[in-house]
Amino acid sequence: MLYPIDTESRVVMNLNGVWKFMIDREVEAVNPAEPLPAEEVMAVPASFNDQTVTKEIREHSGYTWYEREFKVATPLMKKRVVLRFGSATHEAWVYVNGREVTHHKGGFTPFEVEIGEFLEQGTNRLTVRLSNLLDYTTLPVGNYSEHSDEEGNLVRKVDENFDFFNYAGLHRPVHLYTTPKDYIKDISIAPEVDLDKRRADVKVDVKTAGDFDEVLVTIIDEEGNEAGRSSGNTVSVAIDDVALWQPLDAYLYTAKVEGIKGGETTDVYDEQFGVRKVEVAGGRFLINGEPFYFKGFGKHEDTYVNGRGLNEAYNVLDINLMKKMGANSFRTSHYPYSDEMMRLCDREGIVVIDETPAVGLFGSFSFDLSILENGADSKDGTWEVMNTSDAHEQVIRELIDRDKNHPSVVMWSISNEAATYANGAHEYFEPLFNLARELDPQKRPLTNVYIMMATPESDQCSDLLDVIALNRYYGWYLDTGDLKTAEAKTRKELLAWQEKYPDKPIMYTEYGADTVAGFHSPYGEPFSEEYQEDYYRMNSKVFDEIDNFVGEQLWNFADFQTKFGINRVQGNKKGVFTREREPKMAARYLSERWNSIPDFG
Ligand code: BDP
Repeated sequence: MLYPIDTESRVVMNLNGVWKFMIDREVEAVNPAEPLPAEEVMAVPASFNDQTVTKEIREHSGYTWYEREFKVATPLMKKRVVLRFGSATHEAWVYVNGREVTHHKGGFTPFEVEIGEFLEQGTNRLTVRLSNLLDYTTLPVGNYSEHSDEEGNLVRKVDENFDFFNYAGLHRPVHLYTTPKDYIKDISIAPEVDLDKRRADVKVDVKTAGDFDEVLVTIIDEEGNEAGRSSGNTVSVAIDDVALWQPLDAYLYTAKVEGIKGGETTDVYDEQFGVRKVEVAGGRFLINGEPFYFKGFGKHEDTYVNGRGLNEAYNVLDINLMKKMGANSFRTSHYPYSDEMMRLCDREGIVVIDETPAVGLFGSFSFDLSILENGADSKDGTWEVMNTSDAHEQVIRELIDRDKNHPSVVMWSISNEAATYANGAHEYFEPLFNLARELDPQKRPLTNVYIMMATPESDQCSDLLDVIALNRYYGWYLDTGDLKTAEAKTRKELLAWQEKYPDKPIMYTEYGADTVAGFHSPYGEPFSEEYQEDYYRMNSKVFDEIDNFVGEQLWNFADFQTKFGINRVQGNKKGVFTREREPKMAARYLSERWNSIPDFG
């Protein structure tokens, strides 16, 4: 799906701002044919949860309503008018002037609909009904229950089967945009590069709707010069002396795609892309033929007030903080991030592991840590109770469709901490991995991010992975405060993985310790800033001993909001930065380490 941009033939209008808002108590039916009887207002894009001081709104599980009015300039009414949501979390029913125009399920991917036939001259009313409900058919996975209150009213409850707050709302920009009636529908770009000859063959596949005599693809370099051109819906354009997209040294070309009719360009779209080669070979993760070392973070889209809503100033700051620390990458844990963040990463040369919202695929998430001590139970029944295959297939399709052209994306993560050790896991995942491999025009490597119980002995899915990606908490959830034992266990497990899969690269996608900013301890006790630093020093030492180890992405970039739980005081405190983005002590150590480790080698 193309991101909405202004071009010579397209106009983008912004519907962000302050909307009317109400929660649906499900006592009286809300009729979208009438203006919403709402008393609250809500800023878009943002989560609704932290914008009011009403507990009932903040913790609401169920349905909410948003509404605003808009006008479309008369000359634009003759065009194809499209309404696009960057995301609506988690399920949306959209009405224009009281008539339903579309429905979408899945809270982290965009959707759009043509609304020309529903528009009126002058004022139009846009109404959205949202659901934040999650259960065993959705991704993420939630534990859903219902009960009645004292008045006999229905109360819905979602208990997150994962460790982040179930923020919801219109999280990303809402746009109206126009195209001509005959238009460019989608562009798929797969550059193939001969690194020795410094030559790229850029395969561009253009989907159009309507009638064109010709589709013209012109590749333009960063200086605005033409680097090559070709005509046709499926073309291959050669670029000589090609400039590569490199981590932290991005170079972006533009594919200018024109739909031509009667000698005139009727639609035009500019799609940016980068030329780079990604492969896994001999236990290494190669970018442009060189062994790349991931340094960075698991993150969240999580800021004060905005919640999980787009916050571009924080996105820019986060990337600047990463660069200052010598980091080069992050994972979009645990869902696809905004289009805007992906475009920023392309521009800034940040390497991204792009994750689906498949989190919580795990019998029962709890803070009962005995499951870690007791090891994997292959009969835990996860794959008998989860009914998420359809949702999983849909998010893989939507994620790859949206992000396929981003040079920053070097690998897809199909899930986070699923019960890959449990019977039924392989049958569940194999078709999903096959689907992702088939859909990606750039054939990027794939991974599944592994929970502690998925070990070389217990795991049932490693044959599907190109890279072994581990979330490990030795010295935190296990052997808390005992870094000596944690070090021995870390070493033992990493060596076992390496021995079992000598050709697969191994990386850490999570490791961390909750740390209360400002809490110090002369003994380096857990929760102190000293312990967090000692914990990272211990892990670094072991990483440096492992041959096939290709990267360290710690948990987490910043403190973030979670569901309530006795192990969470105002959320998860594993940030190397606080939620305000102030560094904890360990940031200095990590910064020194990462600035001294080259990105390649
Ligand atoms: C892992 C999860 C992550 C949690 C983290 C933690 O992947 O979402 O926040 O552990 O416990 O289980 O801090």
